[in-house]
Amino acid sequence: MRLEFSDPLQGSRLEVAILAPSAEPVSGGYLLKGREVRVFPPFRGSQFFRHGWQSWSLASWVDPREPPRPLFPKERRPQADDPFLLEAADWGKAWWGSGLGALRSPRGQVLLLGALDLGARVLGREEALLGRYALGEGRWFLAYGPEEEVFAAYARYLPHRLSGRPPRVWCSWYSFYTKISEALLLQALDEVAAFPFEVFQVDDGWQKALGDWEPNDRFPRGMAFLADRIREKGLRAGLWLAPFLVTQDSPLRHSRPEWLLRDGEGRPVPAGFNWGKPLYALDSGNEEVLDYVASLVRKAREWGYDYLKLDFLYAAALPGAEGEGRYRRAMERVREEAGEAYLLFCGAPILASLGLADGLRVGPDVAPYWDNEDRSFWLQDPTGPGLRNALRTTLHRLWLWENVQVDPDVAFFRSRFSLLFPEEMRLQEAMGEITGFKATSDPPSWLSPEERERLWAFLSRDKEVKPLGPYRYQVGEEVLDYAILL
Ligand code: 9PG
Repeated sequence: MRLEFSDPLQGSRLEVAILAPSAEPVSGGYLLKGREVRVFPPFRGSQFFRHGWQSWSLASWVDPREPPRPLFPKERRPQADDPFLLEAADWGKAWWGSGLGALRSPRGQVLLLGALDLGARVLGREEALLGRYALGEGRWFLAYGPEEEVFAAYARYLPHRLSGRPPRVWCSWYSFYTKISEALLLQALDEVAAFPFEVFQVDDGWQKALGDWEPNDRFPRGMAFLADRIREKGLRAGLWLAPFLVTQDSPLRHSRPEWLLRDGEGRPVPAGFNWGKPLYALDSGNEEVLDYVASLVRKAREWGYDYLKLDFLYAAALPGAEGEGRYRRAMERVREEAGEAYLLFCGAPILASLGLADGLRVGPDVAPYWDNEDRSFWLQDPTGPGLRNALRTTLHRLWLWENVQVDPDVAFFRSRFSLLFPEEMRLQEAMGEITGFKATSDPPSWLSPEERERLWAFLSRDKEVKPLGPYRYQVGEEVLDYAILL
C-alpha cells in the first residue's frame, strides 16, 4: 500500500510504502491497524528517534547504522529499559524503541510511527520502521512533517491528565540521599519553609526496608509526626515509595514468596540492581499484591502525605511491553486509592502512565556533576545519574507536556558539594522554567547569598518561555541551546 503525505519542503507529495492490514487518513496523518506494520519511506533516515521504555531509559535521536553495545555486566545492570530492548542491544543488531519511533529525512523532516495502544515496540533502520505489538493487535499513528508538528499530533491521540500548575518541590534525595533522619529533615524543613516551596518531599531512606514501609530507627516519632510538622509550616507533605519492588533481603520476599513475579520456570524475574543488591518485582497481576499496594497508599495518606513519589514502577510492568496492560490496571487501582493526592510516577513506563500520573519523570536522575564517563562512555550506558543524561532524555520527551506534568528532575543552585559549572546549572534551571516543574534538593543553608537569591527568584517568578526551534529556547532574557547535548 502507498500513502501520500504533503511534503512541506518540496511543496509536493511524499509517497511512503507500508505493509499493514489497514490504513485510513485521520487528522495529522494516518491511522494504521495491525499487530505488525512496516513503513518504507523513499529516503534513507539519517537519524532514528529511539524512545526508551521507562523514565530512565534513553530517548534520543541516534544513528540507525550504529546499534547500541552496552557493556554492563548483565547481573549488575540497572533495569533501565524494557528487557527486550536490552536484549536487542546485546545482539548489537538494531535500535528498538518503546511505543514509537521516527526517522529523520536527509532534509530534516520527520516520519513518525507511534502506537496508540499499550505494549508496542518499534525497530528503526535507515530504510524502514517496523512496529510490533508484543501481544495481540493494536492501532498506530503515522505522520510526516516538521519534528514539533508530528510529535504534537501524536501526543494529541494519547491519554492526558492535567490540572493546575506543577508544584514547587523540595526533595531530600540529591543532597542527603539515603542518609536522612527526623532531626536532619526537621532542620532542613525550617530552612525550606522560608522559601516559596509548596511541597516538602521525603525521599528514599525513611523506610525499614523495601516492602517494609514503616519508619526506621532514624524516624523515632514516626511519619505522621513528620507530616504534621511539614503541614504546620504551610507545606504539603510528600513521600517516596517503591511499592512494587523488593530486594533480595526484603522481609516481604521471604514472608510472601508467592507475591513475587516469576518466569515460566518459577524463578523470580530480575528487576535490576541497586543499593548494591539484586532487585525483584511484586506480581502486579496478583490481587493480594494490589491490596497490599492500595493499603500502602492509604497508609501514607492517613499519615498526612498527599504528594506521593511512586518509584521503580517499571517493576509492575515487567517483563516489558507484555506487562503494560497489567501495569495499567494496577496503577488505575493506585490512582483510585490515592484520590486527590498528587502522584509523581518515576522509573515508570512512559506511555502506559499517561492519564493516571499527575507528574511523570521523563529522564534519568540528575546529579551534582555533568557526566560520569566511566559509565556513559566506557560502559556505553546513557541511563546513569548525571545532568547530561538527564537533560538529553528529558529534552526528547518534552512533546508530552500537554499530556502530563513533565518532571525534568531537580535543579541545582549550590556550588557546595557540586562539580557543576554555572552554565550547566542554568541549563537544568531553565528546564524547570520550560516544563514549569520546579524542584530542588539544595538545603538553603548550603547556599551563598547570591545562590539563595537565585533560588528565590526561580520559585517565585515564572520566566517567559519561547521555543526557538526543537532544541532551542528563549527563557526570560537568555537563549538556551540544548542541541550541544545531542
Ligand atoms: C531513591 C532514588 C531517587 C531518584 C529516583 C531513583 O538502578 N537504577 O537504574 C536507578 C535509577 C534511578 C534511581 C535509582 C536506581 O533513582 O529516580 O529520584 O528517588 O530512586 O533511591
